[in-house]
Amino acid sequence: TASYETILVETRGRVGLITLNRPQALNALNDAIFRDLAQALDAFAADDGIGAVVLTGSAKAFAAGADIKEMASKDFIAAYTGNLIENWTCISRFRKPIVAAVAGYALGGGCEIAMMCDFIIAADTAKFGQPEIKLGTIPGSGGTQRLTKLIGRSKAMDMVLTGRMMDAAEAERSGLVSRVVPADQLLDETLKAAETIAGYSLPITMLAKEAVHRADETSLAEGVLFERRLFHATFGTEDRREGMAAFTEKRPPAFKHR
Ligand code: CO8
Repeated sequence: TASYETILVETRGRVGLITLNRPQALNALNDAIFRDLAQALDAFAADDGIGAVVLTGSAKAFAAGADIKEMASKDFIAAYTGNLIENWTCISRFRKPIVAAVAGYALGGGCEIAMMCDFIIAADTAKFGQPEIKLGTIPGSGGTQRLTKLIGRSKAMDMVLTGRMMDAAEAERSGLVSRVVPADQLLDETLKAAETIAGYSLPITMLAKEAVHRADETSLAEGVLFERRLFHATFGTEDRREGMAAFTEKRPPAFKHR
């Protein structure tokens, strides 16, 4: 595996594990992290042996936001011409399933990149927030959009306008995270979920992911039509045939991931 300055990258069977690793800055997200992340995700995308990815941070912080020290001196022209944070889309563009395992702070850009993942499993120590308002700015990487779709306008407004933090219980209640687990089980539980996903047919999990994300982009009727076409497409795969044959023959399926 390639070595990186700001992240740790491992593989566990068919699961790729990326750990944000700037402990001195609570994993504040700077340009270097996104260069490393983009490269690691490209490598996992190209690797047929990888069926799902887990993105995590440390016990204290998933990520405490965009790197404020790096942003502090930029003016509008630098932000605009440099297309500040454009490279963050490497996560939302990643086409295989990717699960965030969040312990500690997921603030600002940290909350935003967790929401770019397909779902979030949180430790009971997790704290989510969009505190940009306190810095004289607003969320810049989907915070006002994905948070609103996930938890609704009222709660999203509360978070974005007050900058307060939400604990793991409230995050689960609101639908921001899919499950909360004890902190010492966070990585195991998330890897287990990712292994389950990676055990299924890769093209099919990719289609499923694409179909669910489409719900954010389109009307119900268009979305249901899109889903049906993808459903039809699964009938063109060996793995769909294998899955249904295995059920009929009362044996576990042996997916070829194609
Ligand atoms: N950027 C840079 N450094 C950071 C950041 C950050 N976001 N967060 C923490 N650090 C650094 C601290 O400066 C400190 O460094 P040092 O030891 O050199 O002083 C170190 O990490 C440890 O932090 P603290 O001492 O503050 O730790 P505490 O346990 O006391 O507090 C908190 C933890 C509450 C998480 C606190 O660090 C904090 O409030 N951090 C900032 C959170 C924040 O405001 N995040 C939002 C950032 S803005 C953003 O994400 C916008 C995203 C969209 C992009 C917009 C582009 C224009």
